[in-house]
Amino acid sequence: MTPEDASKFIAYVLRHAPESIGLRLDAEGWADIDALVAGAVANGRGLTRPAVALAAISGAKKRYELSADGLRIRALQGHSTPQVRRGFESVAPPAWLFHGTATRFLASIRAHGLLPGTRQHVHLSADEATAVQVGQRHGKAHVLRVDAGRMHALGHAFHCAENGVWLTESVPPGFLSESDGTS
Ligand code: HQG
Repeated sequence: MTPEDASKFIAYVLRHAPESIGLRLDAEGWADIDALVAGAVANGRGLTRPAVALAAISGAKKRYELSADGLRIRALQGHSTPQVRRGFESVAPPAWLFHGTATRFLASIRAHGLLPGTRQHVHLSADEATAVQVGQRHGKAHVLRVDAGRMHALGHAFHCAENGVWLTESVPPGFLSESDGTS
């Protein structure tokens, strides 16, 4: 596997399908690296310990964290697997957060708000440039502005993952507006 393929495979296993290689994660998302490698190899993937370590430290997004003893790895956010229920602290968000999506989802988002889909949270960005990059993954990017300050004042919980990605359960349509491009 190329380093990029290894990183994608690790993201898939650690966020969505640990059972696909017989791996157990704890509630905070930690996996034993030896078990991850053994499970991958048993399922025909040429994954190695150095490839896991490289995936953990490379990339601007800081998707993963290694344990202090170097024996375990976890994805910081983005989980859909019910094995993981990270105990994120609730924190006050900035007044405005941003969500990058694709134009083809806008009608549905305006009708229903932002929903987490298969993931456990809706993912929000602190800056518009990041939101554009997130949206581009799905098609023609469109950035929505989230009135996080008002949501928080009304009791919606927000969390900030260690890599700076903001998380909340859902965003009702009334808290969404068009980004004016000046933030
Ligand atoms: C859209 C990446 C229709 C939502 C990024 C998004 C992020 C709706 C898509 C992280 C909707 C879900 C997460 C509704 C939301 N109707 N579409 N009511 N509500 N959507 O990939 O936020 O590279 O699950 O706008 O950097 O794009 O994986 O979520 O377009 O932090 O590390 O449904 O993934 O990080 O797509 O991305 P996703 P996301 P990684």
